[in-house]
Amino acid sequence: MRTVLLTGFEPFDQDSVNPSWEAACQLDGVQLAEDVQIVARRLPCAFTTAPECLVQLINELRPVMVIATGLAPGRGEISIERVAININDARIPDNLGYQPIDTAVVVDGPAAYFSTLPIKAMVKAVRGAGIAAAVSQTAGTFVCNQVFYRLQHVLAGTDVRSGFIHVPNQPLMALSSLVDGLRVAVATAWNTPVDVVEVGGQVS
Ligand code: PCA
Repeated sequence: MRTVLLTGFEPFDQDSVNPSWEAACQLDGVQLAEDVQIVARRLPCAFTTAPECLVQLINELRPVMVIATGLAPGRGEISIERVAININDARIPDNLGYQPIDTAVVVDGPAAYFSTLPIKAMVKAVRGAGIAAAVSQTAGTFVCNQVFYRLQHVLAGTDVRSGFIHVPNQPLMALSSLVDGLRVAVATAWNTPVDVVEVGGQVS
């Protein structure tokens, strides 16, 4: 059985739940094809331990695709992230009390990595299921961006496609819609080798 690794985050910033994990864990074990299944795992919300944990999961599970998810408080739609940038600039401390300001995710790494997922096809499919979705041009500068960057860095040059999805909090999106939207996004990523050409940009 081949594995598509889907991660969510533990709660942070005084929240008691994180919808990214609440949704991802409901997709654990879902079959995407006869020999492909989703394995969901939770990451800590800390700059030091989250990427370590992710790399350990990749080494242990040898996934054929990796999609990390996290909460973007205040965003109303499922955000398929386009780009991870090589900067940490934390507005709040992480769950271990660490607050890096203007440090590199990977010293001497490239300025940015693009998602290798078919982001436009994913947005189109989620919208087609009646669930709000958009391409996002920034994953922020906190733990999610850092994990996204490390994910792309560790898988660069391999044929394992990977990327990041930010999810809304409740009540902006019901958990059941989020679970359905993520299921469609992951299945579309798996089933779409070449992205579609669709408008997904922003003027500013
Ligand atoms: N969201 C935060 C970190 C963990 C999460 O779920 C972020 O967007 O960086």
